[in-house]
This record gives sequence, structure tokens and C-alpha cells, in this order.
Amino acid sequence: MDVDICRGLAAAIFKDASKVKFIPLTAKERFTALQSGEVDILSRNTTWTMTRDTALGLNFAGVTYYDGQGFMVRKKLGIASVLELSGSIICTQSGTTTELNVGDYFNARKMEFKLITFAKTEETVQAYENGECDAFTSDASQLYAFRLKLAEPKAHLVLPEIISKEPLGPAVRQGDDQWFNLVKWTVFALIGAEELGISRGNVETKRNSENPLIQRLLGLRGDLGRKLGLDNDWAVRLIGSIGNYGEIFDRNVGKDSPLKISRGVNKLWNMGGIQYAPPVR
Ligand SMILES: N[C@@H](CCC(=O)N[C@@H](CS)C(=O)NCC(=O)O)C(=O)O
Repeated sequence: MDVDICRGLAAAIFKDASKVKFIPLTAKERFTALQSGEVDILSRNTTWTMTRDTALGLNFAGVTYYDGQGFMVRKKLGIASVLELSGSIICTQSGTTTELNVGDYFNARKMEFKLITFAKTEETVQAYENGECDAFTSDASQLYAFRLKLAEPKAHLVLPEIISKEPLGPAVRQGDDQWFNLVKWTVFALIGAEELGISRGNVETKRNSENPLIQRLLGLRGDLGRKLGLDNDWAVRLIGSIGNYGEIFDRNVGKDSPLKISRGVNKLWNMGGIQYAPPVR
């Protein structure tokens, strides 16, 4: 999903979804890379927190996936709850909110634990696979992804507790409001498009719609693309390249992907979820 957001931005701005350069970053490296200008957007399952939004000099442009932290264990441990993990060894990645939340949760319950952290995901997964830790913790979406990479996915269980809020979304550096607006309204346009029933497949025909909300988003009324510093077809290119929010979700992590994660709170606000975009007008 993070990659698609960047491709969509490139389509909206440069009229070509391939005009984007991806630089992979570890959790630790990512903020310095954005602060120093090595990257212009950090789109990499990053949790929107107060410190990152203030002291680290970032601006979060929205939430593309409402996640939360979970735990995975080997089924043969016979554990059914995080509350049974007292005295265990837990593996996770350094430089993440994940690392911090474990301490909060276990200390508050006077549960003993030993945390082993790694710089890279592959190392963390490997350590868990080798049996160096009893549990593996990360954003729940990641647990489902990592489980598929294990030698025997069915031998592992994701425990029911979600111990934190992890609103994930793209961030930019503070100090460039136009760029911030572009990323922000790209995310909103994707959510708005789903609400209005505009998809990758029908975006061209929707340009004939009489609905003023659709007309505004697709640049036929209101001159809104220009207010963003683009042309009025920006959202047509955006949706035409990567689809609406629901399509991006389904294709990458949802029902059309190997992960089959349910939409949950990432459903639209009028479908029982919390994904909501302000009006395009
Ligand atoms: N959402 C959390 C965790 C982000 C994170 O980096 N998680 C690790 C897994 S625990 C990850 O995504 N690794 C991917 C990678 O390093 O390629 C945060 O922003 O701190």
C-alpha cells in the first residue's frame, strides 16, 4: 500500500506512475533519511505519534492503515493470550513504536520479559524461526505477512490481544506546505473515490456523472486540482493508476492478496469503519 501511494502521487503530479524512486530504509534510518532530504516522502508503515509529528520535524499526511500491535507464538507453546507470556523472550525490530509498547504493556502488568531487538526484519523473523524467542511482536498487519514467510505458517498463532494504536501513513518534512497538501489530498482523494464509487475501471466513464461531488473530485467543476498546484485531472490519473482506497487495500493486503486481512476499522466511516476524508470543494 505504501508503494502504491507513491506511484499514485507520481501519476497525479508527473502524469506517470513510474516516476518515483524507492529507497528501502530500516526502521532506524527512516527519519534521518526524510529529515536530511534523502527522501521526500516516508511511506513505510510508520506510526503517526506526537513526538514524530513535533520534535522529529515531520508532518503526517493521513492514515492509510489503522493498525495495532500484536504477538505471534508457536502453537505448540499452548499459549492463548499475551497475558500468559510472562517470563518470555520477545523478538522485535529496533527503532519502532513496537519496541516501546512491549515495555509499557508488560511493566504495567508486572510481567517479566526479555526483549531482543534487531535492525532488520529478516533478522527478527530468522531469530523467531530459529527459536531464539518465544514470541514475535510487530504491527498486526506485519505479523500476518511474516507468518507467510515462515517455513510452516500453520504452526504459528497470532494472539488475540492488540496492545496499541498504530495509525500508519505517509509523512513529509515540515516546512513545505504545498508538498504536504499534495500528499494529504492524494490520500483523501483515494478514500473519497471509494465513497463515491469511483474505481480504476470506471474513472473515465464517471467523468460523465451528474453528481457534483464526483465532478469536483474528477476536475470537472471547482478548479480544485489547480488549487493544489496541479491540473484538474490529477485525481483521474491518481485513481486510474492505482484505484481507490478499497481497491488498494484489497489488492495489497485484503481479499485479493495472499494476506486476506479483513477491512476492520479500515472500512469507510459510512460502512462501520473510521476511514473518512474531508469534502473536496
Ligand atoms: N509502525 C511501527 C513499526 C514499523 C516497523 O518498522 N516495523 C517493522 C516490523 S516490527 C518493519 O516494518 N520492518 C520492515 C522492514 O524493516 O523492512 C513504527 O512506526 O515504529
